[in-house]
Amino acid sequence: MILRMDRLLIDLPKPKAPSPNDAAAVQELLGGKYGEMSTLLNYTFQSFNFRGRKELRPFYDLIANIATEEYGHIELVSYTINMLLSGASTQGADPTKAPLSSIKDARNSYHWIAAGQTALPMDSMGNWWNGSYVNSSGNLKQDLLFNFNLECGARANKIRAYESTKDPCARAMIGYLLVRGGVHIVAYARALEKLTGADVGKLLPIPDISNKKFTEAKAHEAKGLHTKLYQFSPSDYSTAGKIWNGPHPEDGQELVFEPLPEGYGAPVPDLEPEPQLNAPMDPDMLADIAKRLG
Ligand code: MN3
Repeated sequence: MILRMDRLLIDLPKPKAPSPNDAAAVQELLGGKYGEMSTLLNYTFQSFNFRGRKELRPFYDLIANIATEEYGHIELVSYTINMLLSGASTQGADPTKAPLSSIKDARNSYHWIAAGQTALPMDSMGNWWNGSYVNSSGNLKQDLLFNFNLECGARANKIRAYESTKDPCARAMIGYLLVRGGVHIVAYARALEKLTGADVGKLLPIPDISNKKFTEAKAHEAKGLHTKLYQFSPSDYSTAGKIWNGPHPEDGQELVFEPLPEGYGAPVPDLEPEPQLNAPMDPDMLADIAKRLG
């Protein structure tokens, strides 16, 4: 079961200005082949399908904890997209003024025609995320190798998305996820090392550029966030520390497995309505609703 908290992993700064094209680029990190939906659902299915847990419990616990963290990642990327799209068309309730004409040349028309200027489970080109991105082979070595590659591809795409925008909201999200994705790369490398004896850490980093090059990532690494793997359960999935231990392959700091700290994260942004998308908040209607809710 999943226990959910109404918190966002980090405090996202307000975008400098609405930018539907930046939002379109960020979609790749949500619903692209190497996006957060892919990491979430790969590890989720691999954990559901994991056989031989008695013998291989730490590997199961590792995959399950990372899967749970990924839910918070799809949430964080989605809010970034929503914030970049907020105010992207002309706000107001009069349809005759063509309030959406100001957004009509943006790259992804699904953002306002299919959704209320919000995130969708698709990539930067408007291709829907699909289940063929999930690899759950039944072979642990093959799955861990796949996950290692998936996280390295995800990292490459995050860096390219970072290079595509100077928006502080998008860059804050990417900086944090570069660090957390970096933890997952090292976790799968460590898992492969424990399983096979191969020195996978020698391959790192892929791509060949340190998180310390990115201001927004460096701030989290200074607090040691790149060394922490979290237990995303009050009492279960507790043996992942048998894999997540030893020195970090890049800077030698000790790897720590610990429960997700109490109060982790930040309040979730509450976005203003966009009445031009034909979802007006009529004051009389709100009064009626309040009455019915007591
Ligand atoms: Mn992730």
